[in-house]
Amino acid sequence: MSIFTKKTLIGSFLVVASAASFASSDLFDSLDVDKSGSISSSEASVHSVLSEMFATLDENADGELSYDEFAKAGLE
Ligand SMILES: [Ca+2]
Ligand SMILES: [Ca+2]
Repeated sequence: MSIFTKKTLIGSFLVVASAASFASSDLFDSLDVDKSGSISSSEASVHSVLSEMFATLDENADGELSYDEFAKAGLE
């Protein structure tokens, strides 16, 4: 019984964690139109705030925002 309860709790945590990570990558996925795994400046141009922050966020200056660089913007 206690093992069942423990498993149920762990299961609930996993559901919450995956729901949260899905929510935070939702905007990234929708902006990454070509699904290259990064956001180019033209992909960012549809989002006014991201577009303004683009140069600042692009820390390695490769002209693309990786998910890590994008995440620093704190956009939802
Ligand atoms: Ca892309
Ligand atoms: Ca970059």
